[in-house]
Amino acid sequence: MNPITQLLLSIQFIGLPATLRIISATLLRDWYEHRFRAPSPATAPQSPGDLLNAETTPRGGRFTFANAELEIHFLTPHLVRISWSPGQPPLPYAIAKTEWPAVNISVHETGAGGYTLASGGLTLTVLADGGIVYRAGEGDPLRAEHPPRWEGAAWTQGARLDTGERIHGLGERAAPLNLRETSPHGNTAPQGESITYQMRNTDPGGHYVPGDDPLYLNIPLYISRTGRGSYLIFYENTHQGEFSFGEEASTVAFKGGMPRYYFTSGTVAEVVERYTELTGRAPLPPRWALGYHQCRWGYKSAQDVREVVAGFREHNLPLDAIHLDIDYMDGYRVFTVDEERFPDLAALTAELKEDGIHTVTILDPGVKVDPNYDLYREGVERGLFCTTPNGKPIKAQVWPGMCHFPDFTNPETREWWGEQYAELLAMGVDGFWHDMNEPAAFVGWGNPSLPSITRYSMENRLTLSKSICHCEERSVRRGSLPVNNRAAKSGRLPHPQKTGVRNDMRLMNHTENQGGNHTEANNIYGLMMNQAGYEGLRKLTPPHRPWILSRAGWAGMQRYAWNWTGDVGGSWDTLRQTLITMLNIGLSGIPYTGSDIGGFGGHPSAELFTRWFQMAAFTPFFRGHSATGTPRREPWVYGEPYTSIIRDFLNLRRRLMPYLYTLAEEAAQTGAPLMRPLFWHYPEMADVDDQFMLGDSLLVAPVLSEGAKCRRVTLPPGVWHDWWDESIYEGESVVEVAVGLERIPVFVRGGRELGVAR
Ligand code: MIG
Repeated sequence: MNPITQLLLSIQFIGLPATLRIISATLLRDWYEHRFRAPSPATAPQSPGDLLNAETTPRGGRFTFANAELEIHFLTPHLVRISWSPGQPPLPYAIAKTEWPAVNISVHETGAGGYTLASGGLTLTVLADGGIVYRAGEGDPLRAEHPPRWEGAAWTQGARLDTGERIHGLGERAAPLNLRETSPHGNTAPQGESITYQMRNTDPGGHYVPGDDPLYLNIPLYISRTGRGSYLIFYENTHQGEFSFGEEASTVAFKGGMPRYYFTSGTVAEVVERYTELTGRAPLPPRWALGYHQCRWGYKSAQDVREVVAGFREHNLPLDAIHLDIDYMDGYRVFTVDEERFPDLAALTAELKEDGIHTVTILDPGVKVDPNYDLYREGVERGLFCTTPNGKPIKAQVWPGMCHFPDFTNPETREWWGEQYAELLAMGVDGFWHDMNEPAAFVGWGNPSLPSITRYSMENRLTLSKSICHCEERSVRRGSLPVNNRAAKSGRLPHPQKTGVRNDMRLMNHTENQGGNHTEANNIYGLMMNQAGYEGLRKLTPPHRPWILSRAGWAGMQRYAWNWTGDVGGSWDTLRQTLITMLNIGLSGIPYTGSDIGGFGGHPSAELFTRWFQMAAFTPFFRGHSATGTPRREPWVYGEPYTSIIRDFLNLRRRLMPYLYTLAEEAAQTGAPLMRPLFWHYPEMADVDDQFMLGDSLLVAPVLSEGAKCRRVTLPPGVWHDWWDESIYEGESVVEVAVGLERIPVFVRGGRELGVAR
């Protein structure tokens, strides 16, 4: 968004005086950047150079190049980890599993001075220049990768792309299902150009539309579907970076950290299963979380909430949860409740619970700078906030005004933050909604987050383990391979001073509390806030299951939180985009996501609202939400026939609960998202991006255009039963289905048992 629009939007949302405060906060940000700017040393680009030495290790091999070292480390026969140094290894924030059974690897020299490592599941060929070719089993090459190139701490790496190769994932993207396309209907990038996606968790500021990038939730993984099979690659690197896809090659670039990534091949379901074995899966949610949630920025008092709930009762509409947005807090101070407007929150939640309605409260990470506020004082006294390079808590502007920001990479901060949920839990709050955790900061121009010089502790006491770096390999069989250089022939490694490798190797050791700046921690801020909340709730709430909804996150966030697609614009285009965005989020290992029904801002027409509602009834997270200042949008606001149609879909969702719950169990076991693109189950079909599968048995074809009377539906092979009238269709066909406002096409796969009464 350009700065002027950004400023105008902020004036609209928060008024002129607040906007002026934002301008001064932005000037402060610029001062920080200037004051602490570190000169970046001039460095020449570097590639690995020649392969000098190779040795086997218990799980693969280690390859010494003139300027770099490569470690290939199989976790299973189907999952391999590649690490290049130089570069600082990542702290294992994404990783859930560190102990893996032994793997048998056979290693052979190729004719051309390279080596082949085979596990049975995968075959990797390391070329003499550091390129790597990947095959599934002994099949054709699936991926041909160029060696990384370094420039100072930053590095890039390319891999070949086929013309027809399709790319999915990267977390939350307002982009086509195939990330190589320029629009949902479009083709691959124009000749010679590539499409670039940023890795930088960002609040687009109250509104986004198709094509905007980056958004709140970035995950550095993609799934590639080639004519020879599919694979997943996950870059375990938290630094800001970017991925581009061109006509013939993909390129990744990161601002720092070691080139470290995981590769697995298999069906799309298999690669997501293996990726989530590595990074963890979503635990079973509490049952109510799968129901309907009502929310609005602007339920300003307990009275407002009671009226909304009364509306649901009056219109005979089922409701499972109500969310309190920032309006419930005292001056937007996190973990406080405004005593005038919500005088007895405990009584309110108890009253709601009698009707089976659970209460969820929003929590923002920014802690108001206010000497009379306990949380602020404690955080400062105990040193729990992010700082400037000279150790002062950093300041930025958000809802409460000037704030400090908890350093969630510090385990002590996480523990402290996790304890804060106790009071709200005691007041009967059952779920927590983590917003603004990119983290977002209000700025007049530039990056709407913390200054890049912000310091984090980057400590990870709990998971710091031997298995994440070279220290694991105590039993290396040095020189057990034929080697192809003189130094190695004499039985010694090349002289360190000559190659520079030794110095770089020092970086391979993990240092606890290694410290990091915002460039490195931006992307994990949300993940770590979610970890803090989840672990706190696990301590506070047994036997209840924690429930957290989060806007930002990173690889592994599925272990702690659900996601929603943030402040999406409200139009037919964004409705269509949202479907695709959710599919790519699911393919990125996050099984639970949903969208603000009707879009966040604006005033959707009754028809758009109804169509969006109908789609949302089949998405994992099902919530009505709208921005402050917009016309009200509770399910009855549009009157008849809309209210009755919406009631039908609310009831339909209720009937789907046993099925949804079964899918939740499947997600917990295998990482499969509830909502899937058709190719998940039917890889041989042409891609379809305006329909989805809910589990393996329901096909949903939302109505995505205005005034539609009928809709084309692509039916995969098999027999399909129309949900509404049980008529039977032969699959492998495209059918034209009538779509009066009261329904969207839904089909049940023949021979499936949903456990649901229709
Ligand atoms: O700066 O809490 O995406 O759902 O209603 C806006 C107010 C902050 C952004 C969230 C939106 C929420 C709003 N928040």
